[in-house]
Amino acid sequence: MGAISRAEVGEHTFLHADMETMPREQLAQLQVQRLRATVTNAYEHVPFVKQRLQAAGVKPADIRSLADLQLLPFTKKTDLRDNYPFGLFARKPAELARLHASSGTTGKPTVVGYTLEDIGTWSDLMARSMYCAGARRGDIVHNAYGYGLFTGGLGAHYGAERLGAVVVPMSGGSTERQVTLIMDFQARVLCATPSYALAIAELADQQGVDLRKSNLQIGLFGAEPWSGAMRKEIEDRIGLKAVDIYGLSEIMGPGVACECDAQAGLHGWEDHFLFEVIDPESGKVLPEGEAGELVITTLTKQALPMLRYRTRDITRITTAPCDCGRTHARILRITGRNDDMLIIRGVNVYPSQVEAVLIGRPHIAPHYQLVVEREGSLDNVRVEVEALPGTPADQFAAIGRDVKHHIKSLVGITTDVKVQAPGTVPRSQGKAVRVRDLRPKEV
Ligand code: DLL
Repeated sequence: MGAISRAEVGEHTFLHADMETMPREQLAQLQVQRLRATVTNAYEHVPFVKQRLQAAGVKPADIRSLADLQLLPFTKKTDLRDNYPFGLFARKPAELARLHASSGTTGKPTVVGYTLEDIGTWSDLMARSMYCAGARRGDIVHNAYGYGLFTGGLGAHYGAERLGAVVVPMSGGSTERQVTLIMDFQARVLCATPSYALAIAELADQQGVDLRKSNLQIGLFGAEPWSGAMRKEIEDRIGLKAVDIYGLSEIMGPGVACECDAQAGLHGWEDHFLFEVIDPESGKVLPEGEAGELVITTLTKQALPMLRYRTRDITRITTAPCDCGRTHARILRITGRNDDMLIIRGVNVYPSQVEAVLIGRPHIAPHYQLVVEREGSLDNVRVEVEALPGTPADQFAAIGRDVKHHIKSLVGITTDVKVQAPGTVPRSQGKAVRVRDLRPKEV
């Protein structure tokens, strides 16, 4: 890859037309070749993987078709942690160009590494994703993803540069300045987590700045689950088209999948990754269209080849043709993570389901947290949500009852809803913390 081949197919344009519109049979051939090369790379350079594959009785030469993917054992986040920091790398530290890490809630961080070529591939795929979302050469891209160990900031930065756009490397934080510079530099593209985009919109309101009058037209939002209701709220308040972008550090960073014009799922870039959906309990691969845990295999990564990585993200996949002309499969909006899923008195609940109820309800601001506590042997969920500025405090209780009623009827769980004064729910500059689980830890 590398060379940019902008091409037009009907009214649609693509950054890497040859790859993005490749017939699926041809794509499958490329994938098998690349899969065998990836398994070989891991087998020869990562002793942990070699042992695993030997234990499973698999050799790289056994990979002859895509169906052979299922011979390979899964890789889990704990494998990365257990081999901290560099144990899963297929290149020596001195051969790398960069390290990133994600902290997670417990224990050691997950460390990921890239060769210079890996960084090039990532930049290409981020540029492809941005183009797919509507960004173009020469656009001013205001990048409010955090710079640093998090892959969001540098991932979007390198992608925007590769596209030929002009990056404003803002990172997260200094929200007042974000608003000023969006207006002054006339950014056309905003990159941020959806929750931070809303925090920027809120501050703009407080400053009396109407972001709908800014030059912003496209937002590339990801790094956390967000609902369709949240998309609409952001679009209404900022006046742009909000595009969903997905990725994870273990696989690369942002740019693993991205929405196109059709906004009917996120195209997963299948020339570089294989996508499967499995039943998280049994590990069985599910038929296309069924919801389960997304499993991803890298096809071109040098430093950190990943075989069947269990993402914990819950979604569905379709290979049905897309209106945009791209042939790559679509991952439907990620509804949540397995580990964020709350089981409340037997009902499975994702924070994004509660979010969809909260957003757009009268007098309620789109900032919330779910607090889970144990009372006796039962779990109790308290939804802490804010009233919109100007709402009289004596109406909070009634608003709370209305919200509680709608959560019960739409999500199926009984909650305590606490409506609080504006500004009381913590704002995040990166990924929002949606759940505070105060239940005693089981040992
Ligand atoms: O969040 C990479 C990224 C940065 C993606 C910027 C998009 C934009 P991690 O910090 O490793 O990497 O977190 C990865 O975030 O497994 C999902 O649970 C969640 N996630 C990422 N994108 C989305 C999305 C980055 N569009 C984890 N929708 C993933 C829902 C998402 N969840």
